Amino acid sequence: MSPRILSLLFATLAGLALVPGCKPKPKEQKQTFREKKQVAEREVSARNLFQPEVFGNPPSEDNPWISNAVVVDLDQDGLEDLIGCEGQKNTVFWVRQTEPGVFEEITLTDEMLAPAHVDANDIDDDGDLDILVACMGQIFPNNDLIGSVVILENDGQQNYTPHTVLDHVARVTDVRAADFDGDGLKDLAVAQFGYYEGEVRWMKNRGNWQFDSEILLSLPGAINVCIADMNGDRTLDIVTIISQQYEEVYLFPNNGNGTFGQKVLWGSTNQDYGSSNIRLADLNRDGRQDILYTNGDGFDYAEPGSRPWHGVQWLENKGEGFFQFHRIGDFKGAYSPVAADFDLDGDLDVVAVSGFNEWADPKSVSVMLFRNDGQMNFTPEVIANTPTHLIVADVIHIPGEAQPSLITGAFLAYPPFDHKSRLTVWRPTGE
Ligand SMILES: [Ca+2]
Ligand SMILES: [Ca+2]
Ligand SMILES: [Ca+2]
Ligand SMILES: [Ca+2]
Repeated sequence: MSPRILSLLFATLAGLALVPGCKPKPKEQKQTFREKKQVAEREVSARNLFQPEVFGNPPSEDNPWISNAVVVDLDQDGLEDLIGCEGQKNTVFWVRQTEPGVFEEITLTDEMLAPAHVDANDIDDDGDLDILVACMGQIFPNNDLIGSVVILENDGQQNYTPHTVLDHVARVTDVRAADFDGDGLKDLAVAQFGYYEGEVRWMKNRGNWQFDSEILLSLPGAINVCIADMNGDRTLDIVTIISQQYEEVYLFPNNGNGTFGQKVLWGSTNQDYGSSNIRLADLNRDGRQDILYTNGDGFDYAEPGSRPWHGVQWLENKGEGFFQFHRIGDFKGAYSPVAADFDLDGDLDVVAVSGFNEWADPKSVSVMLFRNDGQMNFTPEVIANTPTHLIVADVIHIPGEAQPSLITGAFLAYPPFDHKSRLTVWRPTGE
């Protein structure tokens, strides 16, 4: 057997081996006809939770590459907005909630080189939200030093001046900000996927848009950098997901003085695991931030597509830097996990979207709800099969609506292109 076949075999076994580690889900083992019917009925009810509508500008003739979108009240007027980026048109856009449930899209810049991620933060501490843009230089695999980090400085009226604070580095996939060393200036955490070579770094803010870099990890495949106090010592730590030669979740615990430790929290022996995103949320509401985690990346294949082990999981924060893996459920092509109480029963449910699925099959799922029974057991329920190719999701609150709405974004790099969208808002139906 060739090493490739062997590694695939191990990969498959490793993927299967994950399932027994989860909480028992007897219904999945052997379903009776009645149970299947109940699942089908639940799918119908989940579908009825949301009504999809075009959000922001309508899709144009070409295929949108929405690479990221995040809900934030950018102009701080009390109404949540959305900022996002388009990897092919090089834009960063703002979809402003002008009045409750009414939205207007504004292009903030079209000069970012293959933006992959945006985030809002008041970097210069003048009271308005600036925008951090992670630029890959090129979305598709490339080992050249074409990545950059740009901060769009807000003048207070949502007019922006770009500052390139990092340039000529391995492709940048995420940048977030926090004061890591306690000097009152917001520093940066940066994920650089690169290709054969990549990095995770933090950048110390020297003031006047000048930053010094410190490399935390030299490995390709970093996708996200998330920031929170993960181990309870009241300093802000960095969590990252690596998906290239290795498939690992790293914690960089902050010592508080500008130095960081390093710990692998979880890793898959499956080199083809396909880690796609992490997002922090206190999923079990015990006061500690947990790590929501999808694996569903299909960008790397000659024939982009899904794998049977794709799905959604969470790393439960047990305190003091210890985490426990729990599988939430299978979901082919899974991306962008988001936690919210979608059914208003008091616990946090999880929604994820699918970027890579068997889109020629009309039964393939593009939006899935994993409903929490209150005991951290999750039941998958189909929200939608179309539109397809969704890699972006977030939750937006519209005044007057108790149930949160969902926002999704489509990245249409591969056919079929028969169920296109750009941005979609999934409004609650009240059912
Ligand atoms: Ca607003
Ligand atoms: Ca500012
Ligand atoms: Ca600082
Ligand atoms: Ca928790």
